[in-house]
Amino acid sequence: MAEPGGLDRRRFLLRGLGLAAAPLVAGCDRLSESRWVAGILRAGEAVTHGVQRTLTWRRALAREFPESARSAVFPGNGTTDPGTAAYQALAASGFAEWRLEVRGLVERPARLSLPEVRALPARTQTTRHDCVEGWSAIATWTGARMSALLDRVGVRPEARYVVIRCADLMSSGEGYYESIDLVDAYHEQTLLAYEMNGRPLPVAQGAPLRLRVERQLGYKMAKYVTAVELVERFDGIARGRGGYWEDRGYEWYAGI
Ligand SMILES: Nc1nc2c(c(=O)[nH]1)N[C@H]1C(S)=C(S)[C@@H](COP(=O)(O)O)O[C@H]1N2
Ligand SMILES: [Mo]
Repeated sequence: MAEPGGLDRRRFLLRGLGLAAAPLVAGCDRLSESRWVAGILRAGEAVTHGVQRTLTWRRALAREFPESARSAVFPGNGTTDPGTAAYQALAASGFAEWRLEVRGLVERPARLSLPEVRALPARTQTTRHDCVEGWSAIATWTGARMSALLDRVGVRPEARYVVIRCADLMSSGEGYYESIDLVDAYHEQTLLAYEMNGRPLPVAQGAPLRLRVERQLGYKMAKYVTAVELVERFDGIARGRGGYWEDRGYEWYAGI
């Protein structure tokens, strides 16, 4: 019998959940069926609340500190100078010729100079950096908000991740790169930082531009940024796991 709200509707709901209707069809009357449908609807609400709770939690800010808490020494880790002829030439002219390429699944691809990046809506924050190698340090970072950059170029609906490309080559010969999802990309504290402790970013810390994604571990904080690329998946990007260290077994979601 196909009637509105009857078996067809239940089969439809079950299909939506990827379940098979057959084992449940026998011996059900209208009463139990309507209870069952109500149960599905309640489950749907619970999922929605769960997702909302997760998103609220992921929007929470990382702890911020007073400037007096800054570390006297902030170690340089990983690459502390890309050392290539191209990078040295850029650094020698104060990064006048440097450009940030914004490409991939965006409405308006762009190439921004450092002054153009500095003109984007900015934020300053004093936060703690935690490296998996066992050290932490506090510094003040100023940078363009990733959300402002994304709004400027227009994110296409298929885009799911922001891939950050870097100027340095690792010992394997591969370039350092990282990626974050759009929740982290739009997080209030996610910056493309050009200043550390009120001064232009030092070479050891990723001049002229580095990522700060404050609820994640140190290896996510890509230095020497050359490009921001919006993608739907990681297929075809290095070894496909979303980051240089992720390609070598580190967790992709390094959230803390
Ligand atoms: N381009 C690039 N970004 C990088 C790295 C690197 O080797 N190359 N190392 C990562 C690691 S493991 C850490 S802990 C931080 C170190 O940042 P710092 O040098 O400012 O301390 O940068 C991250 N970003
Ligand atoms: Mo690290």
